[in-house]
Amino acid sequence: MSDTTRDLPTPPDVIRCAYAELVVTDLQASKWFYTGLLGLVVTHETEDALYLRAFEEYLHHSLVVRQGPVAAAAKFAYRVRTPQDLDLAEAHYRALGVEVRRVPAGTTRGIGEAVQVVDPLGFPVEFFHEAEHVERFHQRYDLHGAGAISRLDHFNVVTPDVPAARAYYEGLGFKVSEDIEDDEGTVYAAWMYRKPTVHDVALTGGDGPRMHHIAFATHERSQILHLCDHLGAVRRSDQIERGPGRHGVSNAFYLYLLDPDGHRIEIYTHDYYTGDPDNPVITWDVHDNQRRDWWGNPVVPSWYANASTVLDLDGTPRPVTERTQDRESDVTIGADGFSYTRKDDEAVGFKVGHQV
Ligand code: DHY
Repeated sequence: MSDTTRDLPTPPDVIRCAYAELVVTDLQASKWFYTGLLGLVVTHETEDALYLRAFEEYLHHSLVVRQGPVAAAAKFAYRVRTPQDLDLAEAHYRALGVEVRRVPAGTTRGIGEAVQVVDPLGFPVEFFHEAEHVERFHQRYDLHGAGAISRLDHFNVVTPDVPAARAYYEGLGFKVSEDIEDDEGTVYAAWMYRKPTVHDVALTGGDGPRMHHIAFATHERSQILHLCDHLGAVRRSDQIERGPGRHGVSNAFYLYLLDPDGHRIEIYTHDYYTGDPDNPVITWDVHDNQRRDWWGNPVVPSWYANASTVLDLDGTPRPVTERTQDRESDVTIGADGFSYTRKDDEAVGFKVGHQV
């Protein structure tokens, strides 16, 4: 990774994570998942792509799902405050020494001029300001199913060196809300934001670059529970990977689903406001058994192990670098790992049946 901590040209003013693009191998199967189950609104459909938006979104899309040969994440797009921020983005990334492309309006349907980069962590990232406006369906209750998705909430990316990734995102003006560490100073994960919530991007320590998940927000917990009931009713409970539950980190209510290609999609609600300049950072001990699930329920091994391939700007899968630091799954579960519910309590720190 290039040195992201030295003085760099002023970064663009990022407003929020805005949309993602996923490559899937069976568009019709994905159409059922993203529209039939999640109820995302179809803004536009072509033979090989779906442009989808959540009910509160008035920009053209929150998600592009595109047919392709290999399941992968093709783009993580952030909206910037003004058209001039594109110039700042271009100068910032040129100084970082990574690949930068300035692409004209319409390169992605519905999106204005954009700056596309392979960021220093190896992810395909886009910055845009202009986008086509479409009808905001926030009050089209006649269309909202019982599991209505309101908006895109965040991206979660897997990267080998979390402190280095954190420094890069701090250089882009992001702040940390929460992180997971141990007493020796190893950092296992960090949550970072621009919009005033817990995160726009989370950094998960592991072999990367890979996409851990993207997350959509609902207004209510009942909508998350309904998605579980819906999947049970159509005998697709195997697409529920983890949860529903309450996160320790972020305090949000959560559910992790797997789309037909195994892309992990989180459904998320009720985190908290982080917009004041002195918002306190919360650091969790990696051995605290309530950090990832407030009720102490186990994190399934697949959640730690699996993640989606990411592509470069030409659509080629990016090579993956191994994490060399300790892995959270190793230090918390199994023969060498431990976790506690009450620190210094002699009792077993996890629920019977937890350990693999
Ligand atoms: C956590 C994971 C997320 C998120 C917020 C908090 C921590 C965890 O429970 O694993 O994906 O959005």
